[in-house]
Amino acid sequence: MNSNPDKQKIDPATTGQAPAFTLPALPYSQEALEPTLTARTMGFHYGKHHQAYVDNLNKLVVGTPWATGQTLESVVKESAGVLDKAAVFNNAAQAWNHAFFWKCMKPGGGGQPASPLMALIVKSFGSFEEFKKAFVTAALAQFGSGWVWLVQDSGVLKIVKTSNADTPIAHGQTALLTCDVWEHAYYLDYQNRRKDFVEAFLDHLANWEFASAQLK
Ligand code: MN3
Repeated sequence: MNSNPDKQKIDPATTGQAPAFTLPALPYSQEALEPTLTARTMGFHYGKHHQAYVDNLNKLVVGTPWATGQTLESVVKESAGVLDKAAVFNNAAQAWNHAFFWKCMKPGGGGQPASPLMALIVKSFGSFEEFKKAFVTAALAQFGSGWVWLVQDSGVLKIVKTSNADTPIAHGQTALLTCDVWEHAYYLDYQNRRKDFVEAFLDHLANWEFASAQLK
């Protein structure tokens, strides 16, 4: 037993102590996005990758002020750019990004948003088709792992790409919609065809009601 009070390096997975963060339920079944994303992809992506970020974060926050009563968003913001907290940031940001990403998709998604989001997209990009082109171009321009986002930044809509775990919420931007362009998001279904995956995301999965609800 742990009789030394200074010995606080406890693995929450083995102590029965409630973990600080839990894997949120998917907003649909793992099969629900087929055929655009298969249950096999969702099983690995949600069940293995997202779960691992949550598990790693829970181990990393033991004994820190982030261990109790903190939102994931506050851990992301407080650890961003802190040199010796890179692992906390990476796992917290990936946990947040994935929870957000699942909500950006729905069975039978795609199409176009309603206004006011539609009007803002037309104002910012010229047309919805131009927005789609710019979103796909940004996704392809992301070298290696990362994310492409539609964000609201000081009232203006922008498309931004982030590397690895980086996230707009660490940069004062409001995330509206994202697509995960890490290879683990699409490789089982699309192999190296990232463009096909991102186009299918926009055409068949994008949840514009969720994106609209994020507008400030
Ligand atoms: Mn991912």
